[in-house]
Amino acid sequence: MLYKGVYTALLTPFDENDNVNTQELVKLVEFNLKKGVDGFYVDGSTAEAFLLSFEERKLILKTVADVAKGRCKLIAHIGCVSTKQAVELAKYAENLGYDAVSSVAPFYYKFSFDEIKNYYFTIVDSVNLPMIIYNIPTYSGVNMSVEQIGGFLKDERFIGVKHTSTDYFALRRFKTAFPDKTLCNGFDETFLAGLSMGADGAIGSTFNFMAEKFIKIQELFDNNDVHAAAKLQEEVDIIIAALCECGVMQGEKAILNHMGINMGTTRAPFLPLSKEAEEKLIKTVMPLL
Ligand code: MN9
Repeated sequence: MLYKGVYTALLTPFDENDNVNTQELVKLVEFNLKKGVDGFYVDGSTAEAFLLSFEERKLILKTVADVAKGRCKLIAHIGCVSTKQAVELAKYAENLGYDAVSSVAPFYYKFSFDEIKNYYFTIVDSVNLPMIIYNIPTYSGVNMSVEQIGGFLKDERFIGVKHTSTDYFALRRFKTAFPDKTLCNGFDETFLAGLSMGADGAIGSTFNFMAEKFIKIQELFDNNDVHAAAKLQEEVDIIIAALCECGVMQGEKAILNHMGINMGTTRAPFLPLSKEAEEKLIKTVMPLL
């Protein structure tokens, strides 16, 4: 399997002027590499991709490549509403030496499936990098059927799916139909469910600060110690429940700030955490890390 394992969907640190803080981004990458993550998913939802300018997305792609290339696998999320822009980002990632690109389906305008197909094929025709389909229907509003996604996977350039959905039946059907493709679980709170239904690993946001727990869950699962894996998933889910209560990315940044990596806050329209919410989160989460 090409991408087995745990991939951190990197958050974006912002400085006090709301600019991308590349110095802290490097720190975050090193912090995760030390924990043994298999790679990074760069410029995804967790990175606040759709709140970033095009130039900022490029800057992040470059900063991560400069520090991590050759040390782990690098996946560039190049998804945009516009095919032209997605192609430009994909070419940029290719020049930087990324291992793969990934893209959400073009959204907002309710494109037809023919238009979505044309978007993906234009990208893979433009670069010499494999594509991982980013399936996140609740955020994108684009619902592709198992057959439609399977249609992409028949082409060798489409090497897998990042499945951010709780439709585990779909995951199983992908794996059964395409055993050699990479299936990445998307929701960290159901990582073990994903593994049991055919996922090869995961791409997740909470890995930014607790990757070691997911590496352990996968190790336990691979060693057939499902009960111990479930126990650890239960622990992790107490943390994720606390994050969901205050806002996942806001909370993740607060935790990392507390750990000494200066992430700043999330970008507007996200609102900053209130002092009370932050205190409550830190009090719940820190003893469990
Ligand atoms: O990258 C992330 N998905 C989104 C995957 O941010 C939409 C997940 O890691 C979630 O943040 C996490 C909490 O729901 O599972």
